[in-house]
Amino acid sequence: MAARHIPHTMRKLIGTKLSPNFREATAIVEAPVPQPGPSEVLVHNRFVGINASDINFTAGRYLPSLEAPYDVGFEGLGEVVSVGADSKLKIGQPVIYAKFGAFADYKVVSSKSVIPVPSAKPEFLSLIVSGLTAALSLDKIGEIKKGENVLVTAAAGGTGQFAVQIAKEAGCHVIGTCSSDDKVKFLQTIGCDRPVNYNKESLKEVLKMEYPDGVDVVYESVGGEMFDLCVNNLAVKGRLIVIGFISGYESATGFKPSRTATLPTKLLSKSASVRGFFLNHFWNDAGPVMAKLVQQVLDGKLRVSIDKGENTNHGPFTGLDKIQDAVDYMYSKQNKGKVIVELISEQSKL
Ligand code: NAP
Ligand code: X1H
Repeated sequence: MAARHIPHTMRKLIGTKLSPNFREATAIVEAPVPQPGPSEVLVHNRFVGINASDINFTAGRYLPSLEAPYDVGFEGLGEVVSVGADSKLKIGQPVIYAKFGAFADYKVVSSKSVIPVPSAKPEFLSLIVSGLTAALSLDKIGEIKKGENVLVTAAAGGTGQFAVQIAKEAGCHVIGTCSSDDKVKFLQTIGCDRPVNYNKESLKEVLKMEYPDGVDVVYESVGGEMFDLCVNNLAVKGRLIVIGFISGYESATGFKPSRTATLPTKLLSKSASVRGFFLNHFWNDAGPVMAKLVQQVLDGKLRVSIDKGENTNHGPFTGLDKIQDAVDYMYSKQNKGKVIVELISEQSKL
């Protein structure tokens, strides 16, 4: 494999202050390309993934001690271009990783944290946070079983699309919420049994009329009124997985608790439970699950929608300069599947 030309400087997106307004909190700067230590590799990023929590990070919620300037971005896919003395990885190997500071042309990552993938396709990038979150939480927290019904909120989103397909694969009946008919069509293509466009149909009515005994498992990532509605419709012994509460992230306070005073009564009366899931607590369980997801993508059994914003004014999202647009795009609720930004290096522009 020919040695890659590595420039001395690169561009990266940094946080210049703490704010949930991602555009105001971030700016692009020139920086030296970092060098890998003995047990590290240097990755030339080809794609970076946008996550709802990018704005929790810039708001300072994620790391309490965070101070500006700080690096941003959770996940990347790229080629290994330089390896430390102790690393067994080969130059040219496509890898994915989840590490703070991914929104940069180049990123140093410890060798044990990068996961080799068969090719540099963005479908593989979507597995490291979005795919693993769905696979691990439905199994370990939701304990989904064949024949159960599973409600997925934000079902057409980056992680929702995986939750729908993984629950179907487990033999569950899947209800999925979304905000447009276009997304309803997408949900049908990935096997969702009962897509609900909540702007057209009342989810409350659908659940009351079509699922009178309640839902067994909820994959809940919206929060607020959606959370309350889901709790109220849990079946006996139902489980609600708190994946997130995106409806609160843009506000300065992050999250206003909903009417939780009645929660204990509701849970006890149904022997139901509400359990949280945070991916960072489950990396030890990720290895075999990731291997299975990669194989399912290769076999065409897991269909991954990648959204580069081609159909929006600011798209397609190519280059670090588009990351802020890509975050706004997600928060305008338009995305179908995983929002990603393709990074074009200065070299490949020549
Ligand atoms: P995403 O689902 O690709 O995009 C967000 C989607 O949320 C939107 O497209 C929109 O779809 C829906 N949404 C509903 N209400 C919204 C609101 N008020 N503002 C903005 N969007 C709203 O994003 P993602 O990155 O995959 O994250 C989805 C959720 O999973 C988030 O809550 C995130 O924090 C969580 N998450 C948790 C973990 C964990 O470890 N716990 C890991 C990854 C992600 P509709 O309009 O169609 O509803
Ligand atoms: C140590 O555990 C955590 C867990 C979550 C530390 C911080 C957070 C956090 O900032 C998050 C978060 C992280 C990932 C994700 O996918 C969703 C969320 S929601 C969230 C948060 C939002 C608002 C707050 O006021 C506090 C936390």
